[in-house]
Amino acid sequence: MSRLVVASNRVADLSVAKQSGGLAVAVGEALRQRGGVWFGWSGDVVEDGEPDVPTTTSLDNVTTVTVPLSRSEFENYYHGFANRTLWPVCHYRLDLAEFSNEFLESYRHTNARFAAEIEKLLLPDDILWIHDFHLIPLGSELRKRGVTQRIGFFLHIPFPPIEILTATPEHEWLIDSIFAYDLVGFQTQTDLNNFKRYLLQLGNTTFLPLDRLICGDRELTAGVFPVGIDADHFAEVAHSPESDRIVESMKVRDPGLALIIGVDRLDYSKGLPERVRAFERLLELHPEWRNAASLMQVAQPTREDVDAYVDIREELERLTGAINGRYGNFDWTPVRYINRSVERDRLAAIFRASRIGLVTPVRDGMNLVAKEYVVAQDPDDPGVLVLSKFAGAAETLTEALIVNPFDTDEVAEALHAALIMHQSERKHRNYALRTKINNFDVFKWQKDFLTALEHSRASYLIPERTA
Ligand code: ADQ
Repeated sequence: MSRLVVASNRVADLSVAKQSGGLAVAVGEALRQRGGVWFGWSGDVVEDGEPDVPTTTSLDNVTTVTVPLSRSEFENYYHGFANRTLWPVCHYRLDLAEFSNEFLESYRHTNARFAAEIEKLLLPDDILWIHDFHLIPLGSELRKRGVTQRIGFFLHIPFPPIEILTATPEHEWLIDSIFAYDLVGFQTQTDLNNFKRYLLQLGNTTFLPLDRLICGDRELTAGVFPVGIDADHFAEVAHSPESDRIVESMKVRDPGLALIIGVDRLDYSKGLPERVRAFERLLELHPEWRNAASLMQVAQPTREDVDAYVDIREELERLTGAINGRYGNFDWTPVRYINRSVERDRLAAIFRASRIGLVTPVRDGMNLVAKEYVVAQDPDDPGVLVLSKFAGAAETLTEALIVNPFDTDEVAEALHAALIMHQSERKHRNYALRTKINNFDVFKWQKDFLTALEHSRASYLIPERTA
């Protein structure tokens, strides 16, 4: 079995990976099985010109190597091209995207710097797995340095339609760089179709069966690998004695209250204002839920240096205040807004105690919260998942109540339907969803991707050698 080298924006602390969630556990497991290296940003920022030496830590047969970003890389690569350009473009939000040559140059340059660091760590038989939008051109930078090992890339966020992508300056360069990989993985069929439609329109790709794509002298296999969760572990945590205690204390505090739970990073892609409006509409259309149902929205702040994130926070606070002012009373708070991260054990218990998991992003690569909510339920008396059709998860989780998050009335009616749903239907839906989530957990995702990578044709030909 080849040694594995992983590169991602951040590196999980493998000694406490269970607390960081399933992805870190699954990548950590692959690294431990094969031995290898995990490379990424340390989270530190040093002033320009200061030394940016890597920090290396080893645990058993796994080494983590992290590097700081310089101040200008932090502003132009990370908060610039990654967070202000690619993130909005990939979430279909051209209105929020900012374009600048400085961002793009820093993105190229930082990926080239990472490639130089990673090259030093490689052994001849390694395979490499690169993650997400921060590092799209890392593969081509490695190829430029003569790296011939198999390299796979997985995009965690959506791949946008051609009409949006072509509005991004230098999109040809960006997509061309994907052909440096032997395997590219997407979350959904929609993303893969968007990628292929882009290539088709540009006209320089040959399409072979099994999604093998040839562009110039390079061959790439593309595939769909929907990311999963560590389902067994999350279900176990949701039913631990500590969770039992939390669930009981919630019932005692608010007897008979139907809780609707939303848990997200505070991001404009997650559809939070639309969600609060839909809950308000529920109270308008079905007044019987006044005093009887509450929306608890846990929204962990992220990327607070970016203006669009300040705006979304203000909008959410304004909406929450307005609805609580309009409907709330001494005994009942319609919307409880918690602006922080919550420990995973507590989160699992809150999911279990909630009648509805309300997951309504306006665009999302997959959305793991939807899967966590389902497996946290009591199979004999489960709650209902209300899921946006624009979350990648909706492609497989078809037994959820699937909604259009922009249609306030539709979401409000779905909430009402979920609140009155008979136990037998809830059980039936939960069983079907749980089975899918268990069968396609994060370990299967990791194994499927790495198996496909090992079987990809690795026909990348270094241009100088073929000339
Ligand atoms: P994210 O956009 O971060 O991930 P998501 O898939 O929902 O979104 O994963 C978030 C994780 O963080 C979940 O495990 C969730 O429980 C946890 N989390 C969120 N808010 C929290 C809070 N307030 N407190 C504690 N924990 C919280 C990106 C893509 C997604 C894709 C994943 C994985 O945007 O579409 O599903 O990567 O590929």
